[in-house]
Amino acid sequence: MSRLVLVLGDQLSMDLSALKKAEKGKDIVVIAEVSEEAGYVKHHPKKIALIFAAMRKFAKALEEDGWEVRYTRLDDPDNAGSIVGELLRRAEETDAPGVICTEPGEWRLINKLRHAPIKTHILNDDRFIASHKEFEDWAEGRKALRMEYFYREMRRKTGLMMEGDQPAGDKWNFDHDNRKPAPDEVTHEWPLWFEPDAEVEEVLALVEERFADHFGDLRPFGFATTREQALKALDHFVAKALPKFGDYQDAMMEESAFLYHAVLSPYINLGLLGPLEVCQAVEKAWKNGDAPINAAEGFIRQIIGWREYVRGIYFLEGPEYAGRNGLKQERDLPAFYWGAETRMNCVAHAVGQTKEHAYAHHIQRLMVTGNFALLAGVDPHQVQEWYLAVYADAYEWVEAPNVVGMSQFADGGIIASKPYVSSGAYINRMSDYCKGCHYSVSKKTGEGACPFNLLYWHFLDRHRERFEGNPRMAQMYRTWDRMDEERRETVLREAGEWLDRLEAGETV
Ligand code: FAD
Ligand code: DLZ
Ligand code: SF4
Repeated sequence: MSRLVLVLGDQLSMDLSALKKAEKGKDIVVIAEVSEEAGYVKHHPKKIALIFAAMRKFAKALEEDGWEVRYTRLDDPDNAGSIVGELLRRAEETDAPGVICTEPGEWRLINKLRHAPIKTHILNDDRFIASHKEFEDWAEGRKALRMEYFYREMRRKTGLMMEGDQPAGDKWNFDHDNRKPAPDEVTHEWPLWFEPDAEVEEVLALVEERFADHFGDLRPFGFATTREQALKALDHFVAKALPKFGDYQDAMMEESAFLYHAVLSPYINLGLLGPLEVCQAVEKAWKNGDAPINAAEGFIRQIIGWREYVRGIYFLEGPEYAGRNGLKQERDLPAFYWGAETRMNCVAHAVGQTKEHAYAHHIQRLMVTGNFALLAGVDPHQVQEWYLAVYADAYEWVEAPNVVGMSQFADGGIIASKPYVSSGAYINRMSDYCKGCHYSVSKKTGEGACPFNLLYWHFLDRHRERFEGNPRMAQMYRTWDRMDEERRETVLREAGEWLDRLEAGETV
């Protein structure tokens, strides 16, 4: 009897374990656009359009490859509205006795499938470099789970940029060379976008109609929606941006939302590109002398290091991880995260380009929107839901550890050894935002002082008990303690007043 083979919206890979296990010509692939997945957070319209368009094209590619596919469109009148509902409907239709699927990237959906009233066989997702077992073995017995050591294991495992058992260039990490501030201009057109074809247009019309109340601009839409297009985007990145990727990895610019970043995470996370093939393309460019070692190593570390590591943490820590609030921060997420006006130019820009592109690069996510939320004491769960909704590459397995762990220090310090907080000085050094800001980055107190300058000390002061024993934060507390008492009182009072204005809904 035919079985059902579930392929989820972020499992669009021909080498998916469920497809490898199934029998072409006999088993039936189920792909479904459902309101439950489109609505568990209010995803950015560009993200929904990307996923639906890529799902429709992947279904077509499977059919061309000889698979029988039952595809459900969102507006199909028989649509059951959920993944499990669709499996049950298709099982009834085809008399299938059970389902094969690849493990979803969220506990929410894993648990639904585990408890579905149909026999469901969940296979490992082997599109990653490390299996759950390998990560667990690595983590076993370690006092601290630091990414850097895990990354070295992944370098050894993949052989990427290795010379025998030694790292190429005799160093595991070239980050020291990767901290240049924003350049005067970005000289290339970036990134590679694709004109919507008739199929994409159809999806855009659907998303426009159904998700008009979600935050974000749907048009212009230029994401790749097939593997062929995603491969072109990869080639384009390697040829045009990779050489400077390392140098400007941490820089931020008003005029360039993307700088030299790859803008490949939406495609890798959907399954259109494999993480290893992306790294191999980068390694090849370095071997051919087309990219410097700091760029190639820095990029490969993001993928086989950070990407694999955060996934490992998400599954190791379990379903409760995303809900943690280790610092007990409770403030509501300010309205300017959803596009309301703010006078903070850095935040306005990071949110503005998020609205426009469903994209912000790592440092904008970490040191602008993330930094602000942490300093201002925002409830990490609300922060986490915002990130999950607004970025085209956001799925809980990768988003939650980055937000709850790395950015908000809400996991109690599993991922980060100290909170990623900074005053305005860091943002000023790495960006051109401050010169166009209502606030003055050089002012520490008084009228027009940069809120990051005030909130930085407010954060350290209110979490003193938690952090003063942390050797990596000792210098910060020494600096605070050296200030005279009157100055400290002024900083805390002004920070408190600024937060009161924020709370009262004033434009800050
Ligand atoms: P590049 O800067 O060009 O990096 C290359 C690749 O490395 C990326 O495509 C991505 O696959 C990988 N990568 C880099 N850093 C990370 C990381 N920390 N974790 C996982 N992969 C990484 N990434 C997501 O894919 N989805 C998310 O939902 C997500 N949420 C984030 C939230 C916060 C608060 C922070 C600080 C980071 C988050 N990241 C997330 C990581 C990172 O910001 C994005 O992967 C990156 O911005 C994607 O853009 P890019 O392809 O241009 O990346
Ligand atoms: C994110 C998403 C959206 C918006 N819509 C769908 C959908 O309609 N059908 C589907 O199969 N998957 C969708 N996804 C991706 C899933 O939410 C994703 O597979 C899980 O969150 C696990 O990562
Ligand atoms: Fe952001 Fe402060 Fe700079 Fe304004 S002055 S852009 S608020 S860091």
